[in-house]
Amino acid sequence: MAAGLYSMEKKDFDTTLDLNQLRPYGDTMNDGKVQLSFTLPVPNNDKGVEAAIQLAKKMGFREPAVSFSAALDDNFTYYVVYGATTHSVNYNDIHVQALEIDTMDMHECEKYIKDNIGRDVVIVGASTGTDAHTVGIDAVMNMKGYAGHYGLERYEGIDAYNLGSQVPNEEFIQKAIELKADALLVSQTVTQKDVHIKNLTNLVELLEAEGLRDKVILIAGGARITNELAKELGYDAGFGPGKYADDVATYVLEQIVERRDGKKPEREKKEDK
Ligand code: B12
Repeated sequence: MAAGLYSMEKKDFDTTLDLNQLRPYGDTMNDGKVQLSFTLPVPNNDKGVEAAIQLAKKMGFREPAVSFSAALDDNFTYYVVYGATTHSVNYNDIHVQALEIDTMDMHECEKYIKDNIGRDVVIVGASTGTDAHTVGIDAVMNMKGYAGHYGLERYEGIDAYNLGSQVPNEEFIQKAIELKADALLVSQTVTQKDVHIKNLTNLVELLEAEGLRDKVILIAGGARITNELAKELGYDAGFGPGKYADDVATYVLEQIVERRDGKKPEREKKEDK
């Protein structure tokens, strides 16, 4: 058991959890402790540290301390600030359009295709527009996959076509028509000046103009993509960090069956196995 300064035994710490005023948890309930990192375009010296502290105070931090600073070059410094935020949020007032998927692993997806679809499913993906980031779409599609989740190319019963990056929307659609795609996977990483919104919207407009929008399952993904944003932009679903090939495969396969039959087939519950 810790003693002295770090002893938690004698002090009367707040232990109440109030979801109407949710605050970060650092050492004790409601202490609001947050770690924040950022770069300032100034040299690494005492004046820069003070600038970081003053900025953190303006952001609503109590007692901010610079716990780490490192020069990135002569005129840029990286700071890690530790402090307590004065803000809270009402957790009970938050409503999100979360995508609820009971994810099947690769083998379960393969069995699902055999049992419920009975043909190969065609999935075409790309990082579109000016976006050159390929790691996200590769993580989902390439054979080896990512973080222990095999990519769609490895799935028996899925024909996965990864078109790479900087694919113009028109070319993406042409390929989708040629390959008779069931689902289109669009990866967007760069969000500067909302370029991802413009490009994602343009794809929906082009699909609508071709009379194809309702004929494909249209999915967006990327570091800043949420399901809510994707739906707002006219996509069927959106996947962000922490989502992998098995999540998107489960979604696509269930959608194919649901669109065909008007309902999802009953699935064996995982805990019953
Ligand atoms: C590697 C990288 C690059 C490489 C890309 C190489 C390559 N072949 O991909 C290079 C050097 C080319 C690059 C260039 C640029 N980059 Co860059 N890059 C990164 C970096 C370091 C990593 C991105 C990455 O690979 N993440 C790992 C993957 C696995 O994560 P992910 O994409 O989120 O994917 C996961 C999920 O989102 C999801 N997912 C992703 N896509 C999809 C799609 C579908 C359909 C589904 C279902 C799921 C899904 O699944 C994945 C697994 O969970 C990030 C910073 C960072 N640390 O994140 C910056 C970053 C993305 N880049 C950034 C910027 C600004 C640029 C440039 C504009 C810089 C410049 N001024 O030139 C250029 C843009 C070039 C262009 N035209 O696109 C910014 C973007 C900021 C913003 N929000 O707009 C970042 C965040 C860096 C930063 N902090 O400023 N970049």
